[in-house]
Amino acid sequence: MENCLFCKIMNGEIPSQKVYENEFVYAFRDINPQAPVHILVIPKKHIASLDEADAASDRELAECLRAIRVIAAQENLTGGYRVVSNCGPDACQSVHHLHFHILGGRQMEDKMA
Ligand code: IU
Repeated sequence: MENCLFCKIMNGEIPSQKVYENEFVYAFRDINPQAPVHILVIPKKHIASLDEADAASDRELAECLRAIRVIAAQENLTGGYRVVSNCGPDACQSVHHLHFHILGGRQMEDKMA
């Protein structure tokens, strides 16, 4: 999608630190990491958020979730990791291309907010 930052990152128009890619998914390091490992996993197909992921996006969703497990192993996150997807204004979603944050490499707080 034109003017979508993450579409541009995925297409290579904007540089990123890629950690994983396949036919459906692209993953790169977050520019403002909140943990020692902070990776964003996005579907190559432009989907604005989880709210916009209908049945036609089932394959993309499944591939993102599968990629998360592969990346966690690749990053050696043997102690565990957190997966977050902010959806909409109440969740402070700032980039409107569906993405899953993988956060790891430190002990997370025992609360979500
Ligand atoms: P959010 O869930 O929409 O708030 O997450 C957007 C993330 O995208 C956030 O963690 C930013 O640091 C990250 N990001 C990035 O990695 N590269 C960029 O050029 C921009 C944002 I703008």
